Amino acid sequence: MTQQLGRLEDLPQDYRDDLIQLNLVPLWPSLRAVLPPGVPARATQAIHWPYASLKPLLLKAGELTPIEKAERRVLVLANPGHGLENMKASPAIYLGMQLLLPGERAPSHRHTPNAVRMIVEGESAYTTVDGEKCQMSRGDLILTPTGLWHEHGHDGTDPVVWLDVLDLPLVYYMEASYHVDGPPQAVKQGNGESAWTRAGVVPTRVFSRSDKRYPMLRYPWADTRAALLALAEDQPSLDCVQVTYVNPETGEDAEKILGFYALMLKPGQTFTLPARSPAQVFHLIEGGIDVSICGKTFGLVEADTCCAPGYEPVTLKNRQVNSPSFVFIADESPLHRKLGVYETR
Ligand code: 1HN
Repeated sequence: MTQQLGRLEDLPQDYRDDLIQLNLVPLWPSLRAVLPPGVPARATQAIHWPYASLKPLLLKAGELTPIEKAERRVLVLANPGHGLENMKASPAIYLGMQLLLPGERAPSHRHTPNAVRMIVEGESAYTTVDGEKCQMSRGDLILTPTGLWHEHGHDGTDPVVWLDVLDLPLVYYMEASYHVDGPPQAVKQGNGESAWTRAGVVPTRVFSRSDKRYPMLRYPWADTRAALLALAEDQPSLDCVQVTYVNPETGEDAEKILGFYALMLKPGQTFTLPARSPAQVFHLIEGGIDVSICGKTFGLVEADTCCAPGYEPVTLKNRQVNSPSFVFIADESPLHRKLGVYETR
């Protein structure tokens, strides 16, 4: 049984005033709030952002605000549990839907937070990261790790939308978030993606070691999807048909703070992810699924996004009985693991 502790109001006012004068605070009235018994307090709420509702508002932003006045034209998917103005989906995850219209350019800059982009719809846009021109197609994952120059452009005819996932809330909290503007990048020959075309064989580094901390920047959806289908076919008894986006040179998570995964739900499959300490985000690439979190059930259609606080199980159900559904997941696992607070319950 956890002992009830003394309250602030139990202390004489003159004593409390003396403490404030000296920038001192008694711990015991707040101890249970910062260290609750058994399970952490979580501000993160289970929230669903249906794409069909936000898309008209994003397109409207395209009419209301020219790209020069926005730099990045984004509607942030904010969790009301953290206060909308704080622009967090979870303690460490920022989510935003970004719109780039034909002919627009988003100028080159670099910053300390790590970003990835999950392409939602549209063709012929590209992002140039560290001189590598990455074409954007639905379901592709493109990394923009800390410190790398990046800019976006669009040579096509229809709007392009992508989901930005950043560790901005954490980096900002650390008072380490800033950006630097730069000139347009020179596009370099070659790209990391074509150096990693088959699992199990990697470029030989005996003669020239890669000096890149992030050798692969674009993970094409066609390859990730094929990997999931092959895994499901090869191991029919496997419940969790999931792949992790990794740095192919080190085998570690693709970025250092947030983790990224693609999960396939087999036709009609229901699968429960156990309660684990990191918060997570689900974005439906293909299919139709129900996601149950904290007693709520969200019916996700393609391009919908939802989030779950840590320490809660999440049940995913494929509503399609004849075809698989494909989900992109982002979570705070690398951060929790590195800090030593990662738990599965
Ligand atoms: C950023 O650099 C981009 O480059 C998108 O497209 C969203 C949110 C916060 C901070 C930097 C981009 C961002 C961002």
